Amino acid sequence: MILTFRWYGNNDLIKLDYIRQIPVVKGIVSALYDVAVGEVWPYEKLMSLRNETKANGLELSVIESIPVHEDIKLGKPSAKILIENYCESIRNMGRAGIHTLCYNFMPVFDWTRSNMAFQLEDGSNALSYDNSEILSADLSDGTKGLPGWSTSYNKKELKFLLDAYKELSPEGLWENFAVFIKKTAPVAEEFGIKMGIHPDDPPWPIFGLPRIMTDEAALDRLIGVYDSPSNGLTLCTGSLGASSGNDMVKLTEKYAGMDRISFAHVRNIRITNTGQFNETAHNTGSGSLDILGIMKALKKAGFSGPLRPDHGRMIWGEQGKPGYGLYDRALGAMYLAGIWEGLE
Ligand code: CS2
Ligand code: MN
Repeated sequence: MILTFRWYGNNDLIKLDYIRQIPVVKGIVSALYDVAVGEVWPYEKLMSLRNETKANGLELSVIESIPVHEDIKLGKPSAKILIENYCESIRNMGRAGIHTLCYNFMPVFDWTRSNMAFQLEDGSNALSYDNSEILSADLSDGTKGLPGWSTSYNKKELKFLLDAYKELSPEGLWENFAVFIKKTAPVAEEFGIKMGIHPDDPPWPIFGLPRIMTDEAALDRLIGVYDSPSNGLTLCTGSLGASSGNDMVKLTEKYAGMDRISFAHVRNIRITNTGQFNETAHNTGSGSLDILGIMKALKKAGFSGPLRPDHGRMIWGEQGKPGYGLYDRALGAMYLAGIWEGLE
């Protein structure tokens, strides 16, 4: 296992020289943030990102994410050229010596939360989600009514997308996914890259949009579409684990045993009701998930890929990007590395 840490590039408040001071962290998870969605990611830029992390003693282990253009998910005529561009970005990753790619296939919205600073009992705060609040979110002015939402759509754009997906249905989305992965995964194989799809977060439909990467049946189907270690999963425990029907230890055992976990996001959440949860500190005792059991399952399967702490709380008065402060993620990294060492 390679312990990694997400870094949002030079605009990140948390600098690489701070990250390198977390003793267990060896790798960086990052992306190019200045390439328009759908364009090819240039080799030179990937190489210079890698050189920058290396200059700070850290390997660029994972690209998270190359965004998948909505036209690919919708199966528009332009999907063909957009998928070709995506393949070229994968080739450039391989040429630049980067071997893991995390991406997602969620329509319109990536991870979604209703509160970016939910108060926890100990005085810290974390992200939380409540279905009833999300369902009553005001989308009449596009995505402005959503907390923490960075990709913005105005009223007209959002309505167009919501309608288009309504027509598509989950089956249509699966078909478009199959077209995408059957083209990209062989290229990833050729260039020594493992792709790992990030599960939908939360793992159920929101705003009437289809969401397909939500449970064991979906993960089996994912593997069935194109069976290769290059077509795997980003095991995000806090995403899949938000649905109490997903037994995270069992799922980890199963897919790690099949060598289909390309990358792992390990974090805890507390389920407070159906469709309602808040994020917590990483340790088992703080939330609903058996983090120790999950780490044991990875260890037992001989997992050797990159793994990172995921969203952290805001503690010790830290201000910054919700979920992506330094302190609690660093605690998470140490906790996960400690478990791993104990299992040696
Ligand atoms: C991440 C996702 O911050 C997060 O929750 O896990 O945004 C993730 O980067 C994307 O879904 C991967 O494509
Ligand atoms: Mn995640």
